[in-house]
Amino acid sequence: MSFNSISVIGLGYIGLPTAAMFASRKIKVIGVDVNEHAVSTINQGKIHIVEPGLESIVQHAVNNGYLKAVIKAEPADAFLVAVPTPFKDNHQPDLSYIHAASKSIAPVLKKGDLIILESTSPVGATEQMAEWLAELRPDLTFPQQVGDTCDINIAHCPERVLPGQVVKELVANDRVIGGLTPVCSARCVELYKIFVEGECIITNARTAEMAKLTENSSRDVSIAFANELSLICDELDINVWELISLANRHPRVNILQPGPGVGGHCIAVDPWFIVAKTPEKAHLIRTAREVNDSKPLWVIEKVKSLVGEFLIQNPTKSATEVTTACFGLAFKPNIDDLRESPSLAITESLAQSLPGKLLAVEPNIEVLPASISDKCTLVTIEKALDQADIIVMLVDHDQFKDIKPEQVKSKLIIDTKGLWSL
Ligand code: SAJ
Repeated sequence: MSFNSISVIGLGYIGLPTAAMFASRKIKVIGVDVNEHAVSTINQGKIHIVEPGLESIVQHAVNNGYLKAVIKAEPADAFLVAVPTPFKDNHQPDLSYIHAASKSIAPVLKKGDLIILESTSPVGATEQMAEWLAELRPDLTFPQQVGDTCDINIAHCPERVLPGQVVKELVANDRVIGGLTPVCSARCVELYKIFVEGECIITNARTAEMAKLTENSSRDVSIAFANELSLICDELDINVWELISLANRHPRVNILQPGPGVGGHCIAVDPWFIVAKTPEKAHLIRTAREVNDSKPLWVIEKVKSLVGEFLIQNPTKSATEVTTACFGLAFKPNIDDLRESPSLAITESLAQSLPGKLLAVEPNIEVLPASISDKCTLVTIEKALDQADIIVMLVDHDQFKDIKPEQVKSKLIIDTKGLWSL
């Protein structure tokens, strides 16, 4: 076998499951992470992230000696870089983690090694990484210098797995592989074929980078269309959920669902990488981002106007006596992940601005995040239904789908997910 050891740099939501998959195929895997807590947790056979089915694979791999985690990079035959690529304040991509990963692996590289950039990246990032590595190791040759005869092969292969289904999708999904040369691509296919059952399709690095950004931008634009429709329908007094279900009966129409905004660490980020590279051309992609980013503000204004409506209906009450309940804080249904969540952002803003009591219902967490814990109380569905004057439905968790329209008949409602609207 041409890969006796594989190193994964960055042991987060993508790196750790990927490392565990290789280790489960009885290959020595060295996971590298700067987070000491993550390293010690993994070395105990446990995991520091939430992902169904992952812990038992990690535990097995660690116990059998195929997976270990370290702080400092060690020599290996292949290196997979799976570090974060956030954006800076001005929506420009921040490649500092890729730069740091390059610096960490450069000293241990040897002739014949393969390096794969898995992080979702702006077009040109793989070439940039290759430049950084070439500067750090002038004694080795790289694809951009000598082509296929290079000492170090480099490719981009973006991850495309859905959080919550990572273990299944890592194996089943097709992979887009963009080598800097044809030999780089062939070596990369050889590596992924160790556990990937989907097809490995070869292209160049720039197209592979753009493919990943395109997938998430396509979803963002589709959601923005649905969100814009929800604003238009609100103004025209049309039920947007009924409208979309009618339009989707057309054989070539498939509109996605509106919501409180777009959250998570991918779809709300990746389109900006296209906009940053081609600001004069990416009008639709930028506008979609702006439409989705502005939806939480629209929801907040709606809640404030409902408070006013409640006080008109109940003239003996004051604003401090109005109780509002936010249903759902996670960034999408049936997960506990609150990062980049529009629902949490809405609840945070309401916690600051509403004079009355604020309740939150989130069946997937036990403690409220610090940003709202002093101004908001985590309660059960029953308690919220009992106490709230205004209900703000933010996430279509399964538990909320059991709430019958009759149970909320007496309340003022903002239903951003259309649970009681059809
Ligand atoms: N959302 C809507 N309406 C919809 C669908 C989604 O408002 O009709 C919202 C969700 O509530 C959530 C956000 O969009 O706030 C994103 O959720 P998601 O389920 O669409 O996607 P993610 O962020 O969990 O994962 C995406 C996936 N990309 C695509 O489906 C094209 C996944 O395959 C990628 O691997 C992942 O991004 C990633 O890592 O890039």
